[in-house]
Amino acid sequence: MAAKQKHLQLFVLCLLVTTILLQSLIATELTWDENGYILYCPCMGRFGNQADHFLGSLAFAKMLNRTLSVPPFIVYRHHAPPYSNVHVPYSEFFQLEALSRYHRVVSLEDFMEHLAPTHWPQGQRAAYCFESAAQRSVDKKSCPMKDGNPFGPFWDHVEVDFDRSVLFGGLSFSTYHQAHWISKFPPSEHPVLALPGAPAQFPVIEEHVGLQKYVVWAEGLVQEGQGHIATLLPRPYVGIHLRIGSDWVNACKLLQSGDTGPHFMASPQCVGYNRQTALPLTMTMCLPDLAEIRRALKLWVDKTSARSIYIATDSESHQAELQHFFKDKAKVVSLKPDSAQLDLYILSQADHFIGNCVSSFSAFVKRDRDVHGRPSSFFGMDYPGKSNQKDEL
Ligand code: GFB
Repeated sequence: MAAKQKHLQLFVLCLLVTTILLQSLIATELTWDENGYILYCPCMGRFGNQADHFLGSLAFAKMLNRTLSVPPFIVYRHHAPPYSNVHVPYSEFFQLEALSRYHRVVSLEDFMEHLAPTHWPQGQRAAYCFESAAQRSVDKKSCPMKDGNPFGPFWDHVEVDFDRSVLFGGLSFSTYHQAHWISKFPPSEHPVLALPGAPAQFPVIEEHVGLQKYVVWAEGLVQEGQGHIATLLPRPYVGIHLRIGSDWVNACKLLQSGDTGPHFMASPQCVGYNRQTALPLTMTMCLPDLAEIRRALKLWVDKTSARSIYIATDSESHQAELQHFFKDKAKVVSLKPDSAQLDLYILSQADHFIGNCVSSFSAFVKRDRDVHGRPSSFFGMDYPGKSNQKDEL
């Protein structure tokens, strides 16, 4: 009996210690960082663009040794309820804690709830922007933080109004200007650098591509994705991303006009980051037709002995045509899920992935797969990083 009581006491003690440790951990995470913060709006493009910008912003925060306040993703739900922008916390898609292995982060939501009331209160909120950006404002001295969509709704979502503007010029977000940033904006005088857009380039620069390894899928998405894979997709399966909708058709037209230069949107991922040595970007790579989709799929279905094919698409899936083409050889599946992240996850887990080189949506999948050593190719480029030759069918 006495031994039982001792065990119980020990158990209660352990529970108490764990609770105190957990509480102190949460408290430590949310103590004010004297090194300052970076806040920004992921106001350019949709998910793939925002993800590219996120990697660069993470690197920028580390370069300045400031905590990155991780913004929610902006999802444009104008075709379906609620017919407006939705701000999805980072942790709904990915594990926030996994980022801390690289650098200090806090979600923008936590920053606003726990730190802003004391350390960045209303009345003391400065916006920071390039002088050129301020030129767009009426007085030419104010940062256009909340002008238009998605800027206004984003800052309204976290209930932020800006009280004044601090303009800068002659700076870039690259490491070349690291010392300039630090001397111009010491955290003691400028604790919170709130920026109208991401402090990063698009597409993500080569140096920051590897930061993808800190972007780890949230458990909920993993479970949902694995559930679909287990029930619908016998392995091996090939995943393809069809970026063929009307906005993309228009974007690819720019390629035909020849005005794009050696790089076009996410294309450095397959043509190479060096502009001088970039491989040619073809129309087939930007906008593969059904013949190219069939060709590339047949190649990789044969090579991997795939038993199924997963199609993620922004418009048509061509599921029926492809099923007819592959007959009983491979099952063709397309979920067209409400959440683009579910498509991304299923593509990331495929035994082979064929992406669109120009799309940052595909680029997210390619980076995620590279982290885990999973093979990828692109429409119009079967062996990225090697040559643009096509295999014989
Ligand atoms: O991700 P994203 O920046 O890639 O934007 P790009 C494309 C968006 O279209 C995705 C939807 O975020 C999704 O919402 N989408 C595209 C898809 N492909 C799929 C898919 O296979 N499945 C699902 N579920 N959704 C840029 C845009 O797109 O293209 C710019 O960010 C601009 O705003 C430019 O429109 C032309 O780099 O492909």
